[in-house]
Amino acid sequence: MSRVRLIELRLVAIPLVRPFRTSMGVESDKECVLVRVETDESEGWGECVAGSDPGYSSEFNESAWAVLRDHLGPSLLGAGGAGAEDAERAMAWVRGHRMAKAALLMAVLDAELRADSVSLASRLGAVRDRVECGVSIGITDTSEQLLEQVEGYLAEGYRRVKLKIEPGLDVDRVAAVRGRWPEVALSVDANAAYRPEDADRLRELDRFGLLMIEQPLAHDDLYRHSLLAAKIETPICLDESIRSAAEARAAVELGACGIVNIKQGRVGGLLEAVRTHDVCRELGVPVWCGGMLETGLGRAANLALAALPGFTLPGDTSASSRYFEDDLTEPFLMAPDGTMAVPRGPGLGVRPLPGRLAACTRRIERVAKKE
Ligand code: OSB
Ligand code: MG
Repeated sequence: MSRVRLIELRLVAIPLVRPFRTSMGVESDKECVLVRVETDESEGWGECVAGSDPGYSSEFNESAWAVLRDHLGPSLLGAGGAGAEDAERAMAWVRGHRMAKAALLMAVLDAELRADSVSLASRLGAVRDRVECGVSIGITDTSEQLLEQVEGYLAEGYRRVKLKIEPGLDVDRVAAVRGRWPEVALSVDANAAYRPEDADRLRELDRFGLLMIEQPLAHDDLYRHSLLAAKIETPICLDESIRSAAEARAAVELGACGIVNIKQGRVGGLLEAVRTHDVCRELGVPVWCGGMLETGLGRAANLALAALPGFTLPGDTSASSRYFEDDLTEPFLMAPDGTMAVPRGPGLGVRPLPGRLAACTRRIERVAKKE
């Protein structure tokens, strides 16, 4: 049986084409941990969606690095098989650290599928060759800057626009965009910036016909999301609150959301992402694929996932050019009709370009086997 015989961690940094501001702060560079595994037969790559600080989730690059090097990696090296299910089992004893687990699992899946010449999309159960692209727009200094950005993205063909909002930079900003584009598919994302007492303010958004409001309240408060859902007409979508298929079920059954944003990293990996999709589909809840400003590696995984049948809304998967001048992989292009092709090659279907990888790498470390 094939085994994982080497695990290598790598911290990379790539400048973003424009700073990305949310209610959590501003990012000018994309910095993330990549995982490379070698099995007896093959090589695979994974990307960790954690950020530089623990603002979006409790995980961040240095915590992912430590848990991969000291716990998840050694457990996997000591385990029997090199399959994705073996890897999930070997990592199951570690509580939390879902983003770190997801990165290692992605690398193992990539290696396994390359050895078998199967694409990630077919492995996960994709039913589409192309997916619809949306774009997530950070908070701007002025409404004029926001309108300029929306105009540019709509001209490129994006099929849904999501505006980051926070208290005070919300109703006027949405009114400005809605006033100019009455028909565009529009949503907002608060990244947990509101409190339950803000319900009246959030109700003001009802008149704009938004597709959804994403994560208005605290990440750990399903109950108050369920109370808010009864007070506003705009459907609530949860992002930060959904860390597993079980949590998705609980959120829906509690009435805390009517739409779910699935991010493979946040739920602990691509297999749990599929299980989350399956639960939502069973419950009749639409899902879409979120994004974490991934490089081409994570983007490839998101496209494969977004091709599953329950992903009925355009996601946050945008073209490489929306994030980077130069991606780590061959760039992902969006067609003028606002769709992107799902990679069909073995595994993720893409690899880091060696020159780009060398230019972006800040640090490399190999995981040592447990004594
Ligand atoms: O809340 O969806 C979010 C990026 C980093 C952290 C959280 C979020 C986001 C985005 C970007 O909205 C989506 C993308 O990758 O384009
Ligand atoms: Mg979000």
